Amino acid sequence: MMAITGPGLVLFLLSACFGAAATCSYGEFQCKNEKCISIYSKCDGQDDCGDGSDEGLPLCSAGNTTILAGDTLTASVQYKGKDLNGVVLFLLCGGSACSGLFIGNYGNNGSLAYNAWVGCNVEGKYCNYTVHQGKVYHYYNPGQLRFFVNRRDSELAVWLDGHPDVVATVPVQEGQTRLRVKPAVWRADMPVELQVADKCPNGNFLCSNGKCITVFNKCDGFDDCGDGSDEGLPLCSAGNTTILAGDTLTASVEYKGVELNGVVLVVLCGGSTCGGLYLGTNKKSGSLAYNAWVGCNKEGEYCKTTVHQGEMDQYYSPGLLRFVVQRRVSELAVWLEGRPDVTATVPVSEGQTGLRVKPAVWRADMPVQFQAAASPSFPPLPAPPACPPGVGYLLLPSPVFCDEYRVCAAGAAQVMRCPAPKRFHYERQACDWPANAPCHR
Ligand SMILES: [Ca+2]
Ligand SMILES: [Ca+2]
Repeated sequence: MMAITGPGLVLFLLSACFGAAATCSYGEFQCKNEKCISIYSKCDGQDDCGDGSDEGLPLCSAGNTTILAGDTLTASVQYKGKDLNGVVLFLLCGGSACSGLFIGNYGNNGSLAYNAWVGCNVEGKYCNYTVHQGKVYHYYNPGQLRFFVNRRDSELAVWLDGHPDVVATVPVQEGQTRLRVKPAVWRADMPVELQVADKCPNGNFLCSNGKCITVFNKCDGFDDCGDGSDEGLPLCSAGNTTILAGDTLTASVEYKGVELNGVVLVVLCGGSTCGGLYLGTNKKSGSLAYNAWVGCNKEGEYCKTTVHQGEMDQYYSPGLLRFVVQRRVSELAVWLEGRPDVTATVPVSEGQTGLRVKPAVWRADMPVQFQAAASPSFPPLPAPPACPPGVGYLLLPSPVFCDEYRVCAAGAAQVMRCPAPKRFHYERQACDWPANAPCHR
């Protein structure tokens, strides 16, 4: 056999491997069945060849890993330039839907331009709608690029190393934890190396500006990052609703355990101040233990006064917790469903009607669902005492609220309430200060 060396070898190999490719034009991909399709149809999640040869692994494989809420990774990308790959696509998938960030550079100052899409298929194509439409794309220069990828509770954030001032974000949902980093147009492999970012030690939150803060300062209503990236919606969003005096509802909490959430915090706000109940359990009794605070900020932090300091030495087990939340006239009461005998309470004032149920330490989402308590799971309230016949005028205590009373006049009853914080004093037949008035509940 004749030895083939030098340029002859190269030509031989090229014709052996790519000889048939000459039938497709530039910008096209040749299928196994020799059909030519646009390069844009390669690795887009749809079988354009008809034989599936433009889709699937290993053809379309690229850097992929799992990223959980609070995690930060670096993605080192061997970027091959415009003609080969176009822009870099960051894709976060869960179930059948993905959110995608199409990232290029903008101008020549290294800043990012991006499009953010949601409702995409597994390859980041055929998305439902645009969340952010960036400025005109330019392209990175070929070479190694290093990105930071930060999975927040409800968004994915990506920025180029050295440019934390320009962060690309796309909303994501809770189950979306599978990250892929790949070329937006698949002309060549684009090796990607994903690594856990060592920027912040464990128990820290990475701000958008690269600063590390303790996770206890995340979503506490105070800008610890200096750029606000540890605060505000959607980062710190959680179950919230309105609850008026007399309302009872149940809050179903998907509790993820101490490592992720710490204790459950119930906050009732109005105007600029809030009351907060930090709910945990007590090892000895196995029952609800709590701290009650007033004069807190809107996140239920930096409170002014402790009302009740419980023996909270244990956290809930991960799983679904169901709390009953009752807004009384001058207090908020919370108990675990089925345990109305152990009730946590905090005094509230009239205008406080904004209820939030959230993790006390915000490491991960804690989904909460509210439902009006149509069929109360706690014992029925005792019937109000009837106005005794033959008595001209009498004030009777409420069986439920310390500050409520009934005025009996000529046999008919009318419900009245004492001005906060007074309570009804039966013996005195008047409203009085809580220290003087025993509660007749
Ligand atoms: Ca395709
Ligand atoms: Ca903060």
